[in-house]
Amino acid sequence: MSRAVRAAACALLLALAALPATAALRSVGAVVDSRPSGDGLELRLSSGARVRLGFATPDTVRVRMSPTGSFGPDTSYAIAGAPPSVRAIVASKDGVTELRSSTGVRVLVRRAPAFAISVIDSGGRLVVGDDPARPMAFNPADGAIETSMRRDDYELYYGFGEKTFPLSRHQQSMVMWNADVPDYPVGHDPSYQAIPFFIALHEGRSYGLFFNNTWRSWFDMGKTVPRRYSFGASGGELDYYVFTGGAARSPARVLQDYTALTGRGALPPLWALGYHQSRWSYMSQEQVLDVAQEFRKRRIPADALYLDIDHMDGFRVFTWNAGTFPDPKKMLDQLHGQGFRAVTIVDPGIKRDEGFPIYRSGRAGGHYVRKADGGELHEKVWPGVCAFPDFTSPAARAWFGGLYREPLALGVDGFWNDMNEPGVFPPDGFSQPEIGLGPQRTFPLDARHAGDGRPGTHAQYHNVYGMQMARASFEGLRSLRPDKRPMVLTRAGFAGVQRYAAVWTGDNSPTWSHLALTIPMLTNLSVSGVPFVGADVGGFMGSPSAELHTRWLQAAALTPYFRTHSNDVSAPREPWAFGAAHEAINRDTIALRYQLLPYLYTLFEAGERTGLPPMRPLWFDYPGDTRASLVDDQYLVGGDLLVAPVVHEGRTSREVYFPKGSAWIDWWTGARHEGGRSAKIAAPLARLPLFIRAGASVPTVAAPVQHSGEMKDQPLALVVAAGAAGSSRVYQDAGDGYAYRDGESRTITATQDGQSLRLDIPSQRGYQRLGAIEFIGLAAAPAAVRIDGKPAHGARFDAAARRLRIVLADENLKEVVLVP
Ligand code: MIG
Repeated sequence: MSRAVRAAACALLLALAALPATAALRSVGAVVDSRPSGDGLELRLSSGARVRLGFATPDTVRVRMSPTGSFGPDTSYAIAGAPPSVRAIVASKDGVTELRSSTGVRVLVRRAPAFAISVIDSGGRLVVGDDPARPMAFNPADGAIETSMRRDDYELYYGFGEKTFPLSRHQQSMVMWNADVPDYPVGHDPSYQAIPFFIALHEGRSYGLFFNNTWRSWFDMGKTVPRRYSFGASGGELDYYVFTGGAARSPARVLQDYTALTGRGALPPLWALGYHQSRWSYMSQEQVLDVAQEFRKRRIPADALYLDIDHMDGFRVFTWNAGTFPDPKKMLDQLHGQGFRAVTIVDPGIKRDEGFPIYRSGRAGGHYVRKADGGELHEKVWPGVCAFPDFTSPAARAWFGGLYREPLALGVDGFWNDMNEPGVFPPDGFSQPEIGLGPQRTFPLDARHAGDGRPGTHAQYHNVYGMQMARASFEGLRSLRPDKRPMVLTRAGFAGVQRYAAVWTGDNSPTWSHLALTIPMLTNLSVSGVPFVGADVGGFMGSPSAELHTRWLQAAALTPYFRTHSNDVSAPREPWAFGAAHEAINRDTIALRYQLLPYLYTLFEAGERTGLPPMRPLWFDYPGDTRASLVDDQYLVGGDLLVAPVVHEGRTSREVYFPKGSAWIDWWTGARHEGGRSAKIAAPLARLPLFIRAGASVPTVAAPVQHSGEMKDQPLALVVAAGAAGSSRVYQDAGDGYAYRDGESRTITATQDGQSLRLDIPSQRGYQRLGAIEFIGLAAAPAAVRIDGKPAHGARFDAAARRLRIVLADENLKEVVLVP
């Protein structure tokens, strides 16, 4: 077969595979009988299928349908622990069966002509209902399953993991199938991370839906039929959760409930929240050290440098190129001496090389993915022909996790899992650039996986391969180095990946449209339960203009994961690479990140407990504000900062929408903006439009630092946005390790009423002390300032910024009063 014919044939097969096989679908049919099962109800249907209905929690409904009528073991990669369930009260009358939870959430079951359910919230409102015109169905020939719900024209949908789509995904269709998609065009689907979860928003009320199925799945959110949405998969059970959001019906409550089920991102080490500089690749240890030195010499803060694939010996994982990295230990020691951390890339492909001990040990342990015929699966990636650990095998995970021992001993600080969709190179005769985006390249669908005791094919486990690799890395690091928090970055993932790793959005492009895309991509990942997210600053696939890069750095400066990275043919992209004027701006941009690190850290700590992400779309905090629901070029950092980056070429001002219900103070000028309105805001190249919510108190580092390790020696300055009442907290701990889980931390609370600020500063010492308070957004200088009743000295008012700065002699204070 010629290459072109082969590619065309492949593309056609994939296109066919993507189509829901509607022709052969069979309705599940009417309910024949029902009986109690576990905490809920099991229904036998006329088609032979069975449905189990119940409650995961009193506010969360679970629906399970097995086309064959027999249910598999109730295990799930997505769920942290065993799938939960609570008792339902079941009643039947007039042909309708009802399940009710302790909070009054109800599932109404229509028994005929075909099974259908409606979910009603505790206030009696419809949350979501099946579309009787298209009942739940399956294809007995190939195992495909699907179901459909009615939708209102104005219902919006967010989440779905990593998609290159606009903010709300109504009237879009999407495929869940992790794919290596270098240079992905805006709108291209699928991409690296499949997370079959979304949050719906309609008239200010939310619910969430999680389709817990690892097979290739799809969602059609009203694209084919506007009054309905459908989802399905090519195999497995139709197992889904409806998060009603309790009485609040808020997006925050829905996400809290979803992350209670699938896990919450753990607090990263503080250094992971600093600025990270990467490229494919820094080619030698001298070059790495030069870059490190250059950062310090130019006084541009940074915490981590990355070593891409060229640091290895022939791309063999966990090795070093002896010619270019002759003494990695020395390099790492020198980096550490300058306050830098190093992150190395670790790909899944293990070179099939009899002389490579890691390859041999994986084979001896039986840790590799197998072909359908039982032989070791081989595919080409960077090292040439490789074998691949079966990360769905606990033994393989433990073995692979153990391989981190050596790099840890040398001093490598963090690890970056790439290519784990898994992506593989095309067959002989294709070069990677030639093949571009398709046909999607991965393992054969009939390859065999252990499935943690439920053996299955690659078709079943493809979507969790990357997440289980990240798990192997995370768990390996946890056990090898129990006193430090792991820093793992992964490209592929699935629901629950947040338990193991940070996520970046792969090989984006150095274009303005890709810069704009980062906001809907990252905010939707955030509301998919993944808090630690970022996009390659500047765009990976080439070289941005100076202006684009400078704007991109600003736009990314307050995103959770802040890394500049670029491909092997791009021009240098260190912050000084674009000339002195841009360097000065870039320095300030990165300095702003460092200034706000205490706030970001506080948000991450809260996220570990609540599941609420640091980076948020506006609608998430303002679900009742319809204008906020489609704002895709601004984001919130926690509840207190609003960021409105410039994402268009040549602009020096922009419209900013201020969400309704709060007032917002310009970070730079102190000007106040009422919520529910837009305003034109000046944004010269050197300025990132940034606003603080009136009533909020945001902790900052009072003086510039060069890396996060210097923070502890600098006092905090609390920035208090005047003009409204409010209360905020500041979380502090050692910045790494787990002592904080045994209470070694301190939380300052600040409560203000617009005129006075009350502080509750726990007396433990050893944390960054509070050294200054800055009131921002004051119309005029106060006549006097009193601290605990006494006149304060050292208060200075900057009229241009409407900022009053009060330097504190010590932390022993309870109240600051502004006397008008
Ligand atoms: O086939 O390791 O997305 O960040 O620099 C390309 C080389 C492999 C893809 C990653 C990118 C990384 C690159 N990798």
